[in-house]
Amino acid sequence: MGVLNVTPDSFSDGGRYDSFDQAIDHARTMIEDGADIIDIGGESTRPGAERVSPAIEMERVLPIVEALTDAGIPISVDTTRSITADAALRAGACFINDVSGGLADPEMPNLIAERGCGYIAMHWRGHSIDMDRKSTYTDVVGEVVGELQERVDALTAAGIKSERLAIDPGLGFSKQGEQNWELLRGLDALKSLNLPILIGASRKRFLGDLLKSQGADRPVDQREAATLAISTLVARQGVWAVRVHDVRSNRDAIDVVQRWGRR
Ligand code: PMM
Repeated sequence: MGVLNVTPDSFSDGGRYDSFDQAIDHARTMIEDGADIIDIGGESTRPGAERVSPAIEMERVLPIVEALTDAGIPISVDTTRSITADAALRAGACFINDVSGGLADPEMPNLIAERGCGYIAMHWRGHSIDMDRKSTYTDVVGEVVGELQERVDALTAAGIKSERLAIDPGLGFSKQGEQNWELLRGLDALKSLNLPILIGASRKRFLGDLLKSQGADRPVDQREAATLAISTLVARQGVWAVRVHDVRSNRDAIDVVQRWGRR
């Protein structure tokens, strides 16, 4: 899954794909580089980020969704709002990637059930403005798996078919450094939910922190090798998708993993 943030302030690619043409070109390049899905976001979820209005979110996202779906590109839209999700699905998106797993907007589960689209439910404890304060766990793996199971139960109770669901532990969302590593080590526990798993580690702060602790100060656009190590390891564990910024290098790495596993 290739990331296309059409925001001025996302931590990695904020401000780069502000113009319509730049965004379309970048999405096309990611598809040529081997992405299967493009994930478009119009609201930054970087820690501390302020929310934008639904009108601004839709104005940023919808024209791009339309243009890319017209070109036959599978689109997911990264939003926590049912109003944006509804418009994005009408514009041709086939997945909604909801970092709140349906918690931010009580209308979301019904909408997804009604429309029968794919839905990615991420583990979430609160909006970006104060999510870092909500990172107290006694057993991070057990609690994330338990809280995701509760979401899955609520989502299926609302009528979403489990074949349409994927889950995501939400690395960096109400998780501090070590907690992200514990979740990655604990992927088997997440597999017990029997749903496809998406991992979004690309260029995140916990990778920067690790590299810094080794004496290597790497700004966000220099965390590719670290990202590739994660993608390779989680692909080896059979996750469904990785959500990444640099598609070409991740695709190559995953092709190697897949070839390794094939006789
Ligand atoms: N991370 C970000 C945004 N959306 N969606 C899912 N499902 N999983 C993630 O880990 C995730 C996400 C933040 O990263 P970005 O600012 O680079 O988009």
